[in-house]
Amino acid sequence: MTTISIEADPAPIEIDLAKTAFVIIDMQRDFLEPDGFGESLGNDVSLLRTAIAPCATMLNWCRGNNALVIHTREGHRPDMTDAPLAKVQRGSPSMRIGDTGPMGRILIRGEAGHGIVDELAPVDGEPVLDKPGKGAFYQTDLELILRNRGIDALLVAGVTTEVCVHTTVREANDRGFRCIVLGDCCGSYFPDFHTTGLKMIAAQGGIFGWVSDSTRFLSAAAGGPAVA
Ligand code: TIU
Repeated sequence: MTTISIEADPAPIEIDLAKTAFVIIDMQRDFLEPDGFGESLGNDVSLLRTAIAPCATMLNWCRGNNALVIHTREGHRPDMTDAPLAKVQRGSPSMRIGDTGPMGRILIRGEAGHGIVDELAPVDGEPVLDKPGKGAFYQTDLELILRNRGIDALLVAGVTTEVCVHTTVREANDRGFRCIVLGDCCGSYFPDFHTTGLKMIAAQGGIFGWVSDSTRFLSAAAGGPAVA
C-alpha cells in the first residue's frame, strides 16, 4: 500500500495508489481537432488542447508506476441504434452525429474522428470504453472494471469539464468512488464554464469531489507515502 496525500480543494485527500485509477474522458479528435463534432457545434476546438500535455505527463507517470489507466470515447454504433433521436436531432449543428465529415462520420465508432488524439493513444493493457452518453458509467462496464480491481479513487481528466467530465464525476460519486479532478488535464470550449465547473465540484465541502492538478498530484507522488 502506498498512501499519498494530494493537495486539493477543498482539502487535501489521501489515496492509496494501488486503489486509484486514472480515467481520461473523451480525448477524441471529434472534440479536439477541426472538422469534428465539437467544431460542428460551433466551438473553437483549440481551447481544449491545453489539456493534452498535462494528460500525457500523467499517462507517463501511470505507465511507469503500474497505475490503472482507463480511456473513454463518446460515440455510437455505425447503425446508430444506440443513438437517441433526442441526441441526434439536438440543436442546429453544421453536421449531425452520423453525417460524413473530413474525419469520417461524426461521433461514430471506428471512424478517424472518434479515435483518441495521437498524443494520448492508448497502449495494450489500458481499457478503452465506448460510451453512448455523456457519463462514463451509463451503459458501460466501467463500474465492474473498477470494482474488480478494488479501485476506490479516480483521478479524472478529459473533455469537456462541464459536460462529460462533470457527468462522469457525479455518476462516480454516487457509486462511492472518490474523484479527484485534475483541472489542468481538463478543458472546455467555454473557459468560464471550466473554471465554474471545477468550483462546483469542490464547493460545499467537496459536494461531489476534489479538485487538484497534475503538478500537485506528481509532487505528492514524488514525495512518497504520507502514511507508512
Ligand atoms: N459538447 C461538449 O461540450 N461535450 C460533449 O458533447 N461531450 C463531451 O464532453 N465528451
